[in-house]
Amino acid sequence: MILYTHTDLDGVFSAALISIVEQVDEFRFVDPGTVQSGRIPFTKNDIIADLPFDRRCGMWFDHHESSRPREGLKFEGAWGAAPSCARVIYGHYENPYLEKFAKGLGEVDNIDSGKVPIGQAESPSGWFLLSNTLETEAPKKEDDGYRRHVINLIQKNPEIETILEDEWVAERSANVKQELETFRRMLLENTKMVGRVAFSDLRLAKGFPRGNNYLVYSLFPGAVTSVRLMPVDEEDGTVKLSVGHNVYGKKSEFDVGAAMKKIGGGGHRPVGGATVKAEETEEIAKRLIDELNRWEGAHP
Ligand SMILES: [Mn+2]
Repeated sequence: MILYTHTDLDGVFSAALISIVEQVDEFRFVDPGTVQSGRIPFTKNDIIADLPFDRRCGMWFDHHESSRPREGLKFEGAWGAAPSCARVIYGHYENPYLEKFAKGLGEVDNIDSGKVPIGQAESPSGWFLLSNTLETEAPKKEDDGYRRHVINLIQKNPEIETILEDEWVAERSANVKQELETFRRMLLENTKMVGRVAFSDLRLAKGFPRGNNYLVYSLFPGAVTSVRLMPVDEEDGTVKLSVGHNVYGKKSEFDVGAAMKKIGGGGHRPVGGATVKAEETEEIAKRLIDELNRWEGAHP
């Protein structure tokens, strides 16, 4: 069978579990949007994991609320309201051969549901570090080869210390840390507190390094919300705006997703984003930050 799975740590860990209990001949790594487009010619010989449902497939596992199957939908596999897809798979099979993965699974649960300790934001280690090595700027073909490699490593020995000792993983881990250091400096140089909002203006940043969305809250712990402007896309003259509430601090009830929807974007209550015209960015960001601070003033 062919297993289609997500590109991230949950997708890779799910693939490691499934291919222990099912006959998987090939792994393919895709994004949710690609499945939703209907362009993949799924057949009964395909398994889908950590991705949206397609009725042509033979088996499906997922945990995303947006994919919750309607009452009575018939399919092989399982959907569950769980912190990770790997958790749904683990519970579905209840297979003694999967028990050795229990420790790693707990970590995957936390990472996939955004529960990353603040110390990890600045200095990633363990499973979080591994998850960071899975998504790089490398060509997809190389990334996919690396993902297959990590699946093998997890199956051979799911102790994270051993996985991180692997040469390819170690090389990517070193790169992750180096890029994060550049990202940290860039954030510090380009972020200012406006009221309770950490505003990072990275519009003029060149060669955007990989980082993580938790770091800004570690550097600016007083922020209730962060607003970030990404480098200008020279090709179409747009700027990506991303907004999120501090996962470590006071839990703001301001609906970010709704605010983003008003300017053509989307998201959830705690996090969202939009792509706006470069010349309108300044005004949009200012208005949004004002709105956030007024909200905080009214809901301290
Ligand atoms: Mn997942």
